[in-house]
Amino acid sequence: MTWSDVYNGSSKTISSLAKGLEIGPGFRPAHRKPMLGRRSLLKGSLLSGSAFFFHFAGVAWPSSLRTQQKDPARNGKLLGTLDFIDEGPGPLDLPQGSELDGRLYSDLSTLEPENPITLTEKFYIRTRASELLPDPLTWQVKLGGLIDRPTNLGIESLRKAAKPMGTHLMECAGNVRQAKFGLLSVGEWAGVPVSEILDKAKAKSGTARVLISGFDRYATESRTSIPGASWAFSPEQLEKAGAFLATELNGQPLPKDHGAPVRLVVPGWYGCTSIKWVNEITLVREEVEATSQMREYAARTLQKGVPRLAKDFEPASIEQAAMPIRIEKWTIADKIQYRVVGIAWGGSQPINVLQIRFNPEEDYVPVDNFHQLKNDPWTFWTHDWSPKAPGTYSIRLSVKEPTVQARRLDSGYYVRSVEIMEM
Ligand SMILES: Nc1nc2c(c(=O)[nH]1)N[C@H]1C(S)=C(S)[C@@H](COP(=O)(O)O)O[C@H]1N2
Ligand SMILES: [Mo]
Repeated sequence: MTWSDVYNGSSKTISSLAKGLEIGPGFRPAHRKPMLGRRSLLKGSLLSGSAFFFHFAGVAWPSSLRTQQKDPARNGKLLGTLDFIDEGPGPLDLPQGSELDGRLYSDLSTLEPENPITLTEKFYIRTRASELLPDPLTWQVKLGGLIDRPTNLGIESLRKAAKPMGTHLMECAGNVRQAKFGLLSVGEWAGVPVSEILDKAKAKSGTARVLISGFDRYATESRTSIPGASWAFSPEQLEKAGAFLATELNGQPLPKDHGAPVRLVVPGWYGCTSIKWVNEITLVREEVEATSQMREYAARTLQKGVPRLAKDFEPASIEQAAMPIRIEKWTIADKIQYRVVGIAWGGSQPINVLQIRFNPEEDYVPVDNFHQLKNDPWTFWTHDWSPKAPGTYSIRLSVKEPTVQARRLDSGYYVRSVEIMEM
């Protein structure tokens, strides 16, 4: 899409903006399903492949049974992992659908602190590569607009200039419970800082915004999404976030579904700003209008309404967030014990205390084992838990530090529920 398309709003309407959730094919709203019959089990396994869930009396055991695991320090035995309830049936870790309706939801339940990086084939996907994508070998990023020297950046020169850019978390602003919050992953990136590219291009005075756009024509019309991926940043926002054009993920050339041959990554901001298949960087004036992508994501990036101008958008940064990723069931000295394993991410300053609550009638207590050293990527934590009675528990995290904003967390967005049958 060209800038004039965005500017004139010709290619899309705002009427479809309220589409809400990023649910792809195969994901229906969650049903409570305490037991699966043979038929649905078979169907489930065909659909989900590796993500084969075996439901038994409300307790779901992942196929990669980490049962009978021993933890000498705890002198106990891991019996298995409880699945969260009301979160949709999966499948996880498998690409499904195509183009704008294509998704991959990462399985967060198997994460271990020793391997904090998501395997490339399990890295979440929001929008799969277009069937119309031009030849990556002759790909160019058109650098133009209000600059002294408009140029085309060839893909080969970008690849050669790529340096390690670090390990960063990416989360879709439309990450949802129905997909087990699987639109969340961590990758190790290589690329070229956008600020370096802008410095070389010499912006004309008065230039105030950097519009970054990606290829966005698809063979098939989407059922859920508006095509058109571009975001307008201030040069300071790009510099402060350490935004870069990425050509590698986890030591390998960027895969097609993740934006090959080149994508933007804006560390600390929601994924909707990390434009894939980048083909244009255009310097524009301060008063430029917000793009369709910005308007589509205004609510999910916590903007005040839908600002008309790009400059009235707040940075789409991820505020401090946390959630459990699995509930482990142990026997320790012949007693059943549960352990909540979770992650914390987002925010701009490490917090000292993370609080956890099991159901509204209980009090918040500090998470046992929580030490956050940095905000990006994620921090793992654990909390030992002895529920008082069998039943359903809604687990909620909270940060009670006055200088830390955590609006999404505070809204109950990441609450997860589990059914405890046995004590
Ligand atoms: N060109 C293009 N870039 C895009 C999108 C898109 O639909 N088209 N989706 C965005 C959204 S909403 C997210 S969350 C991230 C996801 O990146 P990933 O699929 O590599 O995880 O890409 C962003 N970049
Ligand atoms: Mo997203």
